[in-house]
Amino acid sequence: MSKKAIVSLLILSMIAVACATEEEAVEEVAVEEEHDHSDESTLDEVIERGFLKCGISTGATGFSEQADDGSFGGFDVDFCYAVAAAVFGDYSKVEFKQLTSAERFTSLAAGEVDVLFRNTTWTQSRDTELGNDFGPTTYFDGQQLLGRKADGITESSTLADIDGLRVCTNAGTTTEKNITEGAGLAGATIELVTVEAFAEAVDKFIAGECDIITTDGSALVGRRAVNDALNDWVIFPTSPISKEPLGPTYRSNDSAWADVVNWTVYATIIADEYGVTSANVDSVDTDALPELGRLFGANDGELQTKMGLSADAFYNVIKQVGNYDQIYSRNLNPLGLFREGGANDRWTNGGLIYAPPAR
Ligand SMILES: N[C@@H](CCC(=O)N[C@@H](CS)C(=O)NCC(=O)O)C(=O)O
Repeated sequence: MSKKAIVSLLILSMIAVACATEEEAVEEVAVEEEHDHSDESTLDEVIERGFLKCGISTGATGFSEQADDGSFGGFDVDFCYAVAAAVFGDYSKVEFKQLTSAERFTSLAAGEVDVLFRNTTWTQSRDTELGNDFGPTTYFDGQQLLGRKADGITESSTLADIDGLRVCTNAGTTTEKNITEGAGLAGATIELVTVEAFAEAVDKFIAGECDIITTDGSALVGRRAVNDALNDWVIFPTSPISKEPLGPTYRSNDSAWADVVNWTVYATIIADEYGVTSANVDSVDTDALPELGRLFGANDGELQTKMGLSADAFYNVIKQVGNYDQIYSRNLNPLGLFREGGANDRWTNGGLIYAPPAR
């Protein structure tokens, strides 16, 4: 790391990041711009280090969960594993860093992680002002709210119905902005309570200190699946109040690294289009399916070595982690989240999950 980078990291560490709002994060990232990442691609740093540093949430059911034995699993976690499999041919070469929403962008800017797979919404300000770049959306989400049937909340409740209620969410999110704007437009006066990690919002809801919690719909489904013993929790409105395209986030202006992250995601999507899974990837007829031959490094015309990876990098991703559908189904189907008929369905079924051609 350069002297300049160390100095800027020191300045950064003197700034309290706990509970930072997104505005505060903008200021911190402005300081961090001193940190010069332009001399070396993150890809080189990751290869030299020998493992990937992946930023995930502090806990989101189905997306990033830590088991009792310390291991991590989930939809976001699997994409971290996929990038490690692409770079090292070994999915396990990854170190996870759990980050709250408020600290994720400063942590990324400071080089503490190489990429975020962290329920992170692609927005214009994050993409431009905050110095991030975004990869392909892995999960098309939208913000919803969760309340209690016992309090008169139903699936057809609207933002106008939360007038006078205490609404809890976590800081540094699109969520807090959307709910403030949306409630205002609906003429509802709310008491917004922001906490650091979303788990605290759930705890407050359970303790009766919040009437409503709000975040990405997928996270509400996940929380309800593991907490709602009385079947009293209702998610509303049926149509989300925002668009929350979630996907990988990395430091801006690092094209070589962006290519690796993006094409790892695309490889999982292309394999899904062909129905190639970790179980059948070894029996693909690469003469009959030349795109897969190129993608798996079996045929002339493979492009992985041009990206600084081994020719079989994406074969390793599919073999060790699986295709997009496998990653989605094993983590999210158990929560009741299904692809069929939704935005996360394959484009050939009318969904938005689509990859450019491997050629
Ligand atoms: N997608 C939104 C919300 C992200 C968010 O904070 N999601 C919650 C629910 S999944 C979360 O990360 N919880 C875990 C945590 O607070 O670490 C954003 O990018 O701002």
